Amino acid sequence: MSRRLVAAAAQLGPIHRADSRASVVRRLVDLMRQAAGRGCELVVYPELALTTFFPRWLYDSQDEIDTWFEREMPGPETRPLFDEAKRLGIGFHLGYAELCEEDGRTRRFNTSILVGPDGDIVGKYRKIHLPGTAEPVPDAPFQHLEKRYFEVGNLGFPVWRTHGGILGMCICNDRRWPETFRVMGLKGVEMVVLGYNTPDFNIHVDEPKHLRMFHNHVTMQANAYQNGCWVVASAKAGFEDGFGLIGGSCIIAPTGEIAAVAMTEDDELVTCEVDFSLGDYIKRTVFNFEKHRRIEHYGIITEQTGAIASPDNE
Ligand code: CDV
Repeated sequence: MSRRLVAAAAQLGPIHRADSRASVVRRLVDLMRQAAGRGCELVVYPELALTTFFPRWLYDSQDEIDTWFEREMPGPETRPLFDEAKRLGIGFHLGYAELCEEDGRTRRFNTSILVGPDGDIVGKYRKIHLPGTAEPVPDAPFQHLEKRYFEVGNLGFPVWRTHGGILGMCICNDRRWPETFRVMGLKGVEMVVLGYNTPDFNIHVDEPKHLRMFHNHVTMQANAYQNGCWVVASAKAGFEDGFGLIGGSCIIAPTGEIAAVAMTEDDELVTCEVDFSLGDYIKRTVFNFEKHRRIEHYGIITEQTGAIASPDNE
């Protein structure tokens, strides 16, 4: 099987509160057709790709919150995307808010799926590093209430042999954490696909604006290199009902270099021919885990969550 694949990060411009699922799915289908025209075999859509970034608001009722969630995948509104993928023979990654009945109760996750070129779901991931707060931040221009609306994902960081390589998923804030990538790196991951909604303003601290994009790229570039894997990252961008989201969708090579990057803050396809084997030399040499990792010194990483300042020499 070929170790090459043309991948696309399908960036989405703003989705406003009033936009219907049907209108968003039409945009996704349009991007998928463009991808087919460029010979793409895998299209990566953003986090929560079917709706506006709803955790920026506090809602009065659970019924209102639940209007942002999908109860089935595919459902009647998302079916056209799956049908088009099958017709074109293209796989895709899609982020959405998932409402399910599990362990005898209703549960809500920030979820992504990987769909094969036959239109069947290959794998599912549920976001683990939920950012923001459970309670509203007083006087903030908008909220980030992921900790209120979602549970922490319970599926770990699996990888799948699909599309001719070993693929894994994470979602938005997960990309900033080395642990996310190292867990998948230890499973031999060759490509991590992810979506993100990153506000262009930090509600918690006064921070220069340019750092939003710098931190977006630098974390993914470092994690790609340190694990010898590709990263295909797709943003929601532009002003949603007046609230800015950074774009910067990109495809990052295992060398840590940005191979392709978005030029706009709108719907845009960012494509690149990916050679899954490119990371092999990194995995064989500088990041040869078997040879160089010193796990006898890493225990604290899984034993302790927060930092505790140690006395000297400890
Ligand atoms: N949707 C996100 O996870 N956003 C975070 C913001 C809040 C920092 C991110 O990592 O981009």
